[in-house]
Amino acid sequence: MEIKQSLNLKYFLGVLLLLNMFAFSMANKTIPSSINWVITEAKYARLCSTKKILTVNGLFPGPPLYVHKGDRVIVNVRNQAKYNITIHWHGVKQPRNPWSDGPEYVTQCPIKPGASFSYHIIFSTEEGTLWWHAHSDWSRATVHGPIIVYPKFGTTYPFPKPYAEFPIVLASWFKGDVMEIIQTALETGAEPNKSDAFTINGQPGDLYNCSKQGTFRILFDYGKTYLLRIINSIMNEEVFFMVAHHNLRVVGMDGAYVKPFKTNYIMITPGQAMDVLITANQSPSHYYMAARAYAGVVYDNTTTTAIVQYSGNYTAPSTPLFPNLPNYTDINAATNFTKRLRALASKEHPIDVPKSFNTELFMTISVGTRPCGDTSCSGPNGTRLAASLTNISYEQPEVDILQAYYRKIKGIYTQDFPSKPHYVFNYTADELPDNVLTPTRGTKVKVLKYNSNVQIVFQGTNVLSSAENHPMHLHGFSFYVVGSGFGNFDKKTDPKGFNLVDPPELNTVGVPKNGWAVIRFKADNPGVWFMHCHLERHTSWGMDMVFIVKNGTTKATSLLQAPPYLNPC
Ligand SMILES: *[C@@H]1O[C@H](CO)[C@@H](O)[C@H](O)[C@H]1NC(C)=O
Ligand SMILES: *[C@@H]1O[C@H](CO)[C@@H](O)[C@H](O)[C@H]1NC(C)=O
Ligand SMILES: *[C@@H]1O[C@H](CO)[C@@H](O)[C@H](O)[C@H]1NC(C)=O
Ligand SMILES: *[C@@H]1O[C@H](CO)[C@@H](O)[C@H](O)[C@H]1NC(C)=O
Ligand SMILES: *[C@@H]1O[C@H](CO)[C@@H](O)[C@H](O)[C@H]1NC(C)=O
Ligand SMILES: *[C@@H]1O[C@H](CO)[C@@H](O)[C@H](O)[C@H]1NC(C)=O
Ligand SMILES: *[C@@H]1O[C@H](CO)[C@@H](O)[C@H](O)[C@H]1NC(C)=O
Ligand SMILES: *[C@@H]1O[C@H](CO)[C@@H](O)[C@H](O)[C@H]1NC(C)=O
Ligand SMILES: *[C@@H]1O[C@H](CO)[C@@H](O)[C@H](O)[C@H]1NC(C)=O
Ligand SMILES: *[C@@H]1O[C@H](CO)[C@@H](O)[C@H](O)[C@H]1NC(C)=O
Ligand SMILES: *[C@@H]1O[C@H](CO)[C@@H](O)[C@H](O)[C@H]1NC(C)=O
Ligand SMILES: [Cu+2]
Repeated sequence: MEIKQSLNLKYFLGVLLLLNMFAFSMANKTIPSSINWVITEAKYARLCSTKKILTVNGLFPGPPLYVHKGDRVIVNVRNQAKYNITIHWHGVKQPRNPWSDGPEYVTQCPIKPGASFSYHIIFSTEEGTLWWHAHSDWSRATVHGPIIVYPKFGTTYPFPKPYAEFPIVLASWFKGDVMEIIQTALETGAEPNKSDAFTINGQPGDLYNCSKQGTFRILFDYGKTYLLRIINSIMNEEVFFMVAHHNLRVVGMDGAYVKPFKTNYIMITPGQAMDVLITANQSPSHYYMAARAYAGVVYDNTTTTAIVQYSGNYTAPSTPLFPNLPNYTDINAATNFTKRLRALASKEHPIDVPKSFNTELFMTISVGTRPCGDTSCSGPNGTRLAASLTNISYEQPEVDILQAYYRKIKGIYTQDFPSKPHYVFNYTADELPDNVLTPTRGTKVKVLKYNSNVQIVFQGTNVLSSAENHPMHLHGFSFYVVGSGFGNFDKKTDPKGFNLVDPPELNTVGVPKNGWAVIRFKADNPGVWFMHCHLERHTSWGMDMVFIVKNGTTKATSLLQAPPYLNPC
């Protein structure tokens, strides 16, 4: 409701100023729309039972945020539930404004039950599909929704305008209480419970008990082309997604356009969003769209479905036609897909990949263990699971790092996040010695000079023989994925294969299982920015770190002043 009002407000302003295009675009830029969200618990029935889940405005998935490129929006969040909460605007760069980025104890203290916070969301270069989600404990399981960024008024898509569009939000459903699941796992040191289902727009679909009735459906008119805005907000699994008998045409990813390519499936990691065109050119019938895991180590192996149903008069099959999804462990299928992603890099949508770099981080990614203390834990050999980046397992501080940085509060973090591992080993060997299992704990940040050109080599490891694909997500920036491969990164030969012409511009990159990925970005956004694996259990185990990007030399290249109200810790 509130969203419609804000669009109406913009429309009203537009009509008022229609004769003056300059003023119109100014009005569009400088008068922010304001939306009110309430965090509440609401009852939802899935998989034959009913339970209460945390929501925004009682909705699962949550309300979409519709904006145009370059807009500003204020979202007033009131917390009427019993948990601390924060909201993150995933993929929105928020130039100079980490104050509204959201990760708890990184850029803000949580919004406690009964409290409120106003997020000032500054859109800049993003165009396409992004999403928002809670960023405290595991509350994002149900507190998430799409962000749809339309082209600026007077401009259009770099592809024929679709007839209609549908957000396709993929999520996890747990029969138990998610907050209890992660709390128990952190106490015992063991793997958290797997989810019991995946959902498409809130519905598990026909393959689950008691779920047939609610299955999400899309109506297709023969000959028309539709835009699917596919968002992976699943907690712990990457997935393959397909629509039976139909080709997909990928045109955008993570709020930027890509060179269109045709495929019959996609592989999408938690944190990523894809814009996909689909043309209704098959025999009028009923078809399943389906998603299931691309294997990790421990995963939910169920399949979620929705139905594409052609309009018209025909005899539908008793069950819709089913897609032939790639197998859970099909690395070739995953790699073949991601290797095809290239930035559109057109005159209207140029890219700006750093051709060289002056700051480099070589970051190992591991899941290991740490000692339990006096008692025995339920992790491997009585230890507890611990994850790390460059052997540092992130420890959440008690005051957010942004506030500590801004107010110069001592003792909250240290500035010694290592630029490379202290100990070099064969990261992807089949067998690894026990001395690489246990990381150091700490709240360490890496300070970046304003405007430095940064290269990060993400190196997956086989520590604990638990190699899997890690979707690494950076706040405050998009980055270019200039290369990726299997085994250990070779700094002599691998850079020769880098794509510096049209690398995809993403905010979340899937670092291949027992492999590496290299990203580049310009550190032109002063502030405090979180970077972490988007598999939620890895985040909880410490697969996180923080960048501080220093002020530039002018006011216009410096952090914005703190807003008048900040939630206290
Ligand atoms: C986690 O799974 C175990 C074993 O299936 C079950 O007994 C327990 O109730 C689950 N925990 C929650 C919080 O759902
Ligand atoms: C569905 O319910 C039946 C009967 O209660 C049970 O045997 C079966 O395992 C359930 N299937 C799933 C996928 O939960
Ligand atoms: C999914 O995993 C369960 C064990 O967790 C197993 O019993 C079942 O056969 C698996 N299903 C598929 C389709 O692989
Ligand atoms: C659908 O087609 C059948 C067979 O051609 C015809 O008998 C029926 O009247 C049609 N129904 C509608 C609603 O047009
Ligand atoms: C998937 O695995 C099954 C069983 O291992 C195999 O029969 C099938 O050919 C595989 N499909 C693909 C597409 O690789
Ligand atoms: C991946 O691509 C290779 C080379 O083009 C091809 O041989 C293979 O069949 C593809 N595999 C899948 C699962 O698409
Ligand atoms: C568990 O203990 C065995 C025997 O001491 C050892 O070989 C193995 O590496 C240990 N695994 C872990 C994960 O600590
Ligand atoms: C590292 O381990 C892999 C897997 O066992 C092996 O193929 C490779 O040769 C090893 N590399 C080095 C430099 O020892
Ligand atoms: C990680 O740090 C711990 C504690 O300082 C150390 O014992 C271990 O050897 C380090 N591991 C690696 C791979 O550097
Ligand atoms: C950065 O610039 C802002 C705005 O000029 C200023 O308030 C702040 O003190 C500067 N330094 C830090 C560390 O935030
Ligand atoms: C909620 O946040 C406050 C402020 O940081 C903190 O003191 C409290 O422990 C948090 N509560 C929970 C349940 O995490
Ligand atoms: Cu991970």
